[in-house]
Amino acid sequence: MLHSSPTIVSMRVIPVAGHDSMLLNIGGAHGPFFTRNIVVLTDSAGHTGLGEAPGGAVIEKAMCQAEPLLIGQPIARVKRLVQQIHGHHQQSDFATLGGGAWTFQLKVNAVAAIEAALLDLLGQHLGVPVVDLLGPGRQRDEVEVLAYLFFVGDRTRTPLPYLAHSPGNHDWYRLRHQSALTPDDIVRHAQAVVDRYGFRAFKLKGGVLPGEQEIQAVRALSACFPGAHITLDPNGAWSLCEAIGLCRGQRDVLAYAEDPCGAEEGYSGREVMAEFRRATGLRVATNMIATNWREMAHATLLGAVDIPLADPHFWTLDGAVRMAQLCDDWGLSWGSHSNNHFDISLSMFAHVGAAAPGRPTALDTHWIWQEGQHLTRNPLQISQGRLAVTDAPGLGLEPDWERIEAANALHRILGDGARDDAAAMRFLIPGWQFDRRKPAMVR
Ligand code: GKR
Ligand code: MG
Repeated sequence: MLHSSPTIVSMRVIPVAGHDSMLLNIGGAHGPFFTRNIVVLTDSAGHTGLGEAPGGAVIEKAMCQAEPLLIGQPIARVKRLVQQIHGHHQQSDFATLGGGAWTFQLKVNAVAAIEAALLDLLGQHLGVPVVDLLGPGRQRDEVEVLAYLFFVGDRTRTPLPYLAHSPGNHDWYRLRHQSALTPDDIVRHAQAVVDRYGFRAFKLKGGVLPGEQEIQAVRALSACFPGAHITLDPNGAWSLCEAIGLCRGQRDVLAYAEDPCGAEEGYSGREVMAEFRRATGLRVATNMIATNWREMAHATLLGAVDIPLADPHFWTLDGAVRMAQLCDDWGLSWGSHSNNHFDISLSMFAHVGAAAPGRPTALDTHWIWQEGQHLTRNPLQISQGRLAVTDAPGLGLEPDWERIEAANALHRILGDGARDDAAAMRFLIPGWQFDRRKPAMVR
């Protein structure tokens, strides 16, 4: 009888905010605060389940709309519940994506956070970690993550309330708030995060400076960390011709290229990336041209992608692991994209990564920019560049209510919490407008 499984008795959706650095990307500059939405479910056994998604009113509303579907339902029905909620949003997500939205704007993120909270509850009921409820179950005890480096804008050129320092006695907690625009700055950041977290793989967010300068930065990284696994992600800022010119001959440095180019001259991003791949012989990763199953089918038929960065937040946890299984069977590599996040998402990444079969690439995480701002009492720690996934039931997290309420109070002073990187960028370049084909500082 299903009723032997606890039922859901309450749901809270809590918008939260935390501090961020002035991280540069093709969309502009991160503002002083990042926002997320968290879901807290409680069940009739008295357990609490947690999930996290990007911020903003669209995702908050999608979460709240799911409440009547969830209350009173047995947690063992997690798959059916997730499918029902997902089904409500799929069509509007396709339309939103088709209109040029970023994946962090899609309602599927709300579905994934609810799924995480349900799996957290089910795991606690059954006495197993979430990793054991996903795909083939546990594949590894530790998940490799990468050092996600960014060029950083000069916050002192803005009146915005960026922090100048965060608590902690490692140099990284000072450096992460300082401007970083040269290869030397990027190497300094890399050295600090390697010392603090032990990373062995790096990703540099590009789409900021002229492409040649970004290639110089990854070459400088490689010179400092010979043999390290390094990638550069300009979010499709370069034309095919530029991308080939910049990346050809960089196989000694780049383990793969992430979204080096995108749609142009009537050709889709998938067609253009397939041409790039053939012309350079480099492996290609993406979180832009294969972001759902239909796009993935076309990308595969064209031979456009080697490493789909199937982030559980926009693929769902089940979908991300299904992608990892497909990659393992088809000779591709699974990886995950990320946005700024708190420690609930860190655990979501870790459990999915631990269930991914084969040899996934080191996962993205923005955690180095946020570490110290946790919402739970026992956030995962990055050590030796890895996250350990224990046998603690569910996601293994205990909410820290004081921290959650404080992050919610911070959110309340920010308005609707939608991400707007153009606003901060305009302090660096007055009148700045987003152009998906131009690095942010090239105007
Ligand atoms: O945090 O600015 C950022 C990133 O550019 C993020 O928004 C991207 O979605 O990390 C992401 C990526 O790999 O494209
Ligand atoms: Mg990317």
